[in-house]
Amino acid sequence: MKNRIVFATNNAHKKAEVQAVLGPDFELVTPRDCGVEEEIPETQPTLEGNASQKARYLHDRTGLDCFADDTGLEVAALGGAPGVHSARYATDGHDFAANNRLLLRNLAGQTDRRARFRTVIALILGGEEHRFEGIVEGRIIEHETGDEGFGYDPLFVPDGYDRTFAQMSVEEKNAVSHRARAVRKLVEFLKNVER
Ligand code: ITT
Repeated sequence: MKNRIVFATNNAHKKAEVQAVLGPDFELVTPRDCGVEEEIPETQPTLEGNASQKARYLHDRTGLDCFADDTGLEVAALGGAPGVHSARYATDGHDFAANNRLLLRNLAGQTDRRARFRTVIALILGGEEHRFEGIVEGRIIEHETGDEGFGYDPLFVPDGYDRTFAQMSVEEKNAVSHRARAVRKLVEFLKNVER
């Protein structure tokens, strides 16, 4: 039988990436599937705090085991920005194109292009919280390249590659990505835990 688990996200790209890592043994349930239509609050000053807030919010609303992911792009030359503000870097909403334009503007003339994605997953299982982290190092290129993925993917080239995440299939991105690394830790944990 499949393990059903609630993933506290409204981002369809994230859901597809995570489902691909989890494989057929797990079935992801979205907030909407549980009747939660409103936006889940993420008002904390850290990725850890936001992941925890999103997972707890959904657990409180549904009583179900659930997990949430909060992710930030941390750019060395910008002192770790946009970091926890990655979704609302340029505007109040999730305007990926505006965020990418602002990032390129803020890095104009900068030779240090090092950056990393960091994902923190918070899992609420039987009322207890557990956290998992995944990081991928890479660099920000000068122009958006590729149509796959979402967010900053067209600007991010992971170390060891010469293509952006937006030029990769979900499977290729998952081989090295921040999110997939965190999810694999989550899966290991779930496999070992007595349910
Ligand atoms: P949920 O909170 O509903 O899960 P979100 O899109 O708000 O979805 P985050 O707060 O975790 O997700 O992510 C903040 C932003 O970081 C997101 O809007 C993207 O711009 C960017 N981001 C996150 N993961 C990314 C990835 O794998 N590739 C590129 N950009 C990503």
